[in-house]
Amino acid sequence: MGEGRCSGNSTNVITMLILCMFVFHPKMICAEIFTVGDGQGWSFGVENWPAGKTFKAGDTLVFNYAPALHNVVKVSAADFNACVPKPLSGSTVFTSGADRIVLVKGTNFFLCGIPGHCGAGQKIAVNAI
Ligand SMILES: [Cu+2]
Repeated sequence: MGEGRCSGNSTNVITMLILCMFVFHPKMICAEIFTVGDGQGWSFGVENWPAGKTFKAGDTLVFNYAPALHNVVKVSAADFNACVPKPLSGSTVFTSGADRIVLVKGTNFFLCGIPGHCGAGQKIAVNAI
């Protein structure tokens, strides 16, 4: 609990700090920002976009889409599997078209709540370490 994202032995901490200075903003926050679907944005067939990527708790996902066409709902595993667009408690339906959602540790499940879209692959499960 409350363990920093750059925790580890002191060598690792120093390595991470140096890395952060090179890679991240001056604020030196050891968190990354990912654009879901890359250039395609939050769209059909995005389901496999997380494959092969490493996500950490505190990283931010950016969902870019046309708000008239899509939305983003953070859901439970069961609702993810069943394509039920019911926001997790404390969450909401995101509709800005450029939503930024910070990952929590564990698997984070997102789907589009527009009927049929989740079934068409507009859903992602993102595991954050
Ligand atoms: Cu959609």
